[in-house]
Amino acid sequence: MPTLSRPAYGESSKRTAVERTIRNTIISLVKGDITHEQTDAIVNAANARLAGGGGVDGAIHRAGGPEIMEACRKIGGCPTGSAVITAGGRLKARFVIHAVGPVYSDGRHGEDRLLSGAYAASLELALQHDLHSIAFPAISTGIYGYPIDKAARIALETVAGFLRARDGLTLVRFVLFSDSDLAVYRQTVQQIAGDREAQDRRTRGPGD
Ligand code: AR6
Repeated sequence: MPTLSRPAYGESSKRTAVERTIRNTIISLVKGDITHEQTDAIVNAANARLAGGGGVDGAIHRAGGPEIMEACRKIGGCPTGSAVITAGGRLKARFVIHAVGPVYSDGRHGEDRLLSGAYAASLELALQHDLHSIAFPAISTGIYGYPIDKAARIALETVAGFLRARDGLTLVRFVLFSDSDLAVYRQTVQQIAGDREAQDRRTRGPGD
């Protein structure tokens, strides 16, 4: 008889809907507090000085304890559109990847490229440290003012593009803080899947 094993990535696995898989990687969307995640790394929405702050950054430093800030001070800073990694202190996740997204002004100041860069750099760091699972918040969509629908598309497309090209990750989880943000992400996953199908049909041409 099959036995039920404990979910591999902690409590939130119960809330996990597998939205899609890309090659060998599951992409899941959940609502919750990212500080509770048991993925190998959680991603922080940090600022370029790595100085701590409000939002998810404040929550991560509170839950993880002073070790994380000490490590951030040693690193000193991180350019917008990139990421750095520290140990996870008291968090269940062993690592925190501090990603710096852009402040949104009008969409004409390279915001998309910088936001995409923050996601890609985080994934790159996870692979460099041989990590297999990672949880992201919706970077830049709080204090930094990025419209959630635009940010969701960039987050999901960047991650999908990365996973099509690179092996090593088994789980990428997006942890959304509200029902409405979760709904936007779900809808965006559907839209991206629809866009790809339409593109495939065009590539195959009529009658294929
Ligand atoms: N778990 C998951 N998501 C969360 C949590 C949490 N515990 N808390 C907030 N969010 P924000 P930003 C969501 O403002 O826009 C800081 O001061 C939140 O609802 O944390 O990138 C930094 O030091 C939103 O959807 O980050 C920077 O100065 C998302 O996380 C600046 O804020 C990101 O919101 C970064 O601003």
